[in-house]
Amino acid sequence: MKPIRIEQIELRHISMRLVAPFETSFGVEEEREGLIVTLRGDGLTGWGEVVASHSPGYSAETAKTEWHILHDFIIPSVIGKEFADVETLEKAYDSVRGHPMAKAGIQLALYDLLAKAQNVSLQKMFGGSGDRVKVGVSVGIQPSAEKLVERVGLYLEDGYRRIKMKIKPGRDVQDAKAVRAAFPEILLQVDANSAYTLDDVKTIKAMDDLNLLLIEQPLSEDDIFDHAKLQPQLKTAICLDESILTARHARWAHELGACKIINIKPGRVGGYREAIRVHDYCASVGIPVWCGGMLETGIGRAANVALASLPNFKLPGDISASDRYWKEDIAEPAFSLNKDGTLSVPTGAGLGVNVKEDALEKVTLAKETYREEKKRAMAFPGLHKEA
Ligand code: OSB
Ligand code: MG
Repeated sequence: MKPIRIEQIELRHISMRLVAPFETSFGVEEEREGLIVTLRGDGLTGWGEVVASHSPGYSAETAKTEWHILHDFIIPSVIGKEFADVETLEKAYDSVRGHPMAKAGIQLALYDLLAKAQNVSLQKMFGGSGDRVKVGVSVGIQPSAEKLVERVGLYLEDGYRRIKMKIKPGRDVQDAKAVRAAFPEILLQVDANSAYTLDDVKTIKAMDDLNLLLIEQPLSEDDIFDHAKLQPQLKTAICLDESILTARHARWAHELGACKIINIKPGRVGGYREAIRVHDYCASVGIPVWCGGMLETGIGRAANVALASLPNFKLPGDISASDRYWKEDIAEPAFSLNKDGTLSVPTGAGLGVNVKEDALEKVTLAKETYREEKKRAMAFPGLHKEA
């Protein structure tokens, strides 16, 4: 295709109230902060989402750190340049270490722009197929085990076919046993978000007989080595989330025997392109994957649904219906759960959802627009007068 010149970039810091607080081992989220990236060129607009939140509890990134990295480093290397593919974009910010969430956000906006220019869906761009993807729901830590069982029951009534429950020290074995006792047959998994160490093997083993699909990221967010010591002591599959940032890490984890399943989050691995590389590597060695979630808006959700339609996404993803997160989303139509526990893959060009600019405006805390001329003014403040 003919390359598209990035004429304008818009960055927004947003904050959206979740329908209910979401508690994990690293904290509680009530307001979902994040960034929305807009790329404009050739009369088209591409949208992307940066999934970093208000605090560095999941990874080192926050909405503010990613704003800084985009504003000072990534956007200056992208504005005014021409792109016909996302690999060229990856090269443009190659000198920026880390910050996968910032890179993923701008990369998604380019995917959307390129797909719209070619009038194809993101599913097609990613190489996926099929009209639906299997999904589950991620349930935060509740005030008590009884409340948790009640909450899980409501999600099952909604039609979710797979439940993931968050655990932390003191709220693990008893909670998981209570849910398993109440619902002996359901697909159930737990997510520790790095809350344990090898000293907690006894606690972790106490969940090994609950017929769990997997135990997600029990040990440190930067660890692969100790997980390789833990996995052989369990019947249950370990699934890595936080510690897989690249396809290379997936290879390390596989070769060390640190996990049997991998959760792919495009934000965590620096974008949908690397997510596909992780997917392809895992497929080549027989590791099933599933699509994780970061409480995305309709923008990131649309792309995640498309990604999850690739063939090695064998387990249900953390891609729930829009009303699990928001009273009013910033994109339409909302995603709703099909009777068979799936979400439908958008078929329109690009993301296949419409951004509701009035709704977006309402949740915007700050906004900055970048054009090529402005880039030079920013790079040498004092040398150039603002127009
Ligand atoms: O570890 O999977 C996680 C949300 C924020 C940060 C980390 C995680 C999560 C989830 C929510 O589990 C998944 C979703 O988007 O529904
Ligand atoms: Mg997780």
